[in-house]
Amino acid sequence: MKLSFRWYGESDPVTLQYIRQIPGMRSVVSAIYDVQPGGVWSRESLKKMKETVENNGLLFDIVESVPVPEDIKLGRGKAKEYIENYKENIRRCAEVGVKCITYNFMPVFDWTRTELDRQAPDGSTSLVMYWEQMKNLNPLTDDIHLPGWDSSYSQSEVRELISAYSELGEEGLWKNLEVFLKEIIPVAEECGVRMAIHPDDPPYPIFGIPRIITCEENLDRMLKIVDSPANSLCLCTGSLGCAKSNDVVKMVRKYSAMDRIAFMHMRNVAIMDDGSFEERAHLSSCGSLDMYEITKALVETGFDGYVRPDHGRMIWGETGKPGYGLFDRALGAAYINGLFEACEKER
Ligand code: DNO
Repeated sequence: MKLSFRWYGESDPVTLQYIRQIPGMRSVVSAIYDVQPGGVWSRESLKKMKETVENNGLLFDIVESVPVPEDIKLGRGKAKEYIENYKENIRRCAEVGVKCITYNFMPVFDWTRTELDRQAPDGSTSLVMYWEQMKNLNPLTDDIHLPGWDSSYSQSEVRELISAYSELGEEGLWKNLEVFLKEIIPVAEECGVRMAIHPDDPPYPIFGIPRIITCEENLDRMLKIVDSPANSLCLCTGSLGCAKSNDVVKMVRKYSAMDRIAFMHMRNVAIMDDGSFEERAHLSSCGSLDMYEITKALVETGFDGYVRPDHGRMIWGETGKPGYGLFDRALGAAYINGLFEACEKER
């Protein structure tokens, strides 16, 4: 496996100098942040990213994310132009040696949480989603600013988008995903890039907006749209794992055996009785997921893709981007290293 660490570029308080000191760290996962979704990334920025990362003893060969603009997901407005731009981004990433590009097809919001700094009994903080806090919200009538949501949309834009997606419905969203994949995957194949779709987080509809990258049946359907290793998964254990109905170990084993996992996001969550969830430390005993069985499933199926420790808690007084501090993700990396070493030696 190729151990990687997400880095948000020069503005990230976590420096490359620190990241390279994590044992076994191979690469950083990053993106170009100065272009709006739908735009084309400049060759210059990509080259500079590669050089900066390599000057710090790490590799830059995986991107997260090239965002998919709403027009593509809604199949309206500038969808055609944006799809052409998306293809150009795949080509440009490939030119600097990128082998894997992560993206998601979540309408309007990326991940959804109700608090980003919920304190646990040990004093650490983490991201949580409590239904108690969600249930009274109506995005069509209330002004909602859930933490982490794209603040570039105004409330009226959010409302318009929500109605457009509710009208589109699940099948409409599937259709637009199909159009997108049939256009971009041949380009990815040509360039030797694997596209890795990130599951919806959490993997069920929010506020009546359709979400489709959610469960085994839907992942099967998505992979069949274009049956190619270039059309693969970013299997996020914490996203799929916060729906009780998802058997994450089984899914990892199945899709890894099919060679359709390009990228693994490894983190643990604790699911509560009412379906609420809390992000926890990576260790199996800290949450609902068995990280050992997940790793074993990967090793036994010959997984050779990218892995990164996903969201960490904030510990030891660190402040910064919620979920993306240095300390707890570094602990996660050390744990992941240990799991892989043990599973590989056991084999
Ligand atoms: C959350 C991340 C996601 C992920 C995107 C991929 O922290 O796992 O935001 O980067 O969904 O497009």
